[in-house]
Amino acid sequence: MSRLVYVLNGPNLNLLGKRQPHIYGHETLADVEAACRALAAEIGLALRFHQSNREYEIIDWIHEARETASGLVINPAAFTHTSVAILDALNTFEGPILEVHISNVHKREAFRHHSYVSTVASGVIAGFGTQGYLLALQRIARLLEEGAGGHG
Ligand code: CA2
Repeated sequence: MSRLVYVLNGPNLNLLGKRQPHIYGHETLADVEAACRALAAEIGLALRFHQSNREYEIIDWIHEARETASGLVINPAAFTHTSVAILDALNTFEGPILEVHISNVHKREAFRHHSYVSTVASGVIAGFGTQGYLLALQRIARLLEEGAGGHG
């Protein structure tokens, strides 16, 4: 089984560390990517790390991941709450999917409380700041070692 994991980021996360630090912290997305790469190297995962403001691009990466990757970490950002298309794409992915939110979405506006993605995710991390990405990678590594397939 491959040790390749995709880390996908949705709209506006390119602004991480540049706006609204009281909600999302001071780290940039480049910092998050560097931290993910350092951890991945340590725990023996290969990584593809992407961000897009376009729904179709995220869907295309999920399709690509279907062919090559064993696990997926996704922060769909606002698409979390709106996108049946991303949910449908994720439903075609056979390995573990972990959903990450930097902020605690449950402490925020009611429209952030519902996630389409959670219905297919093996687990959800919210409110742990950017550390959530690292926790998700550690969990994926464990799930791959346990031979987890499917969405369970
Ligand atoms: O907490 C999260 O990670 C979110 O997925 C972030 C999304 C939001 O729509 C979700 O409800 C929760 C927003 C991402 C926007 O990222 C920015 C980062 C810095 C400055 C402005 C936006």
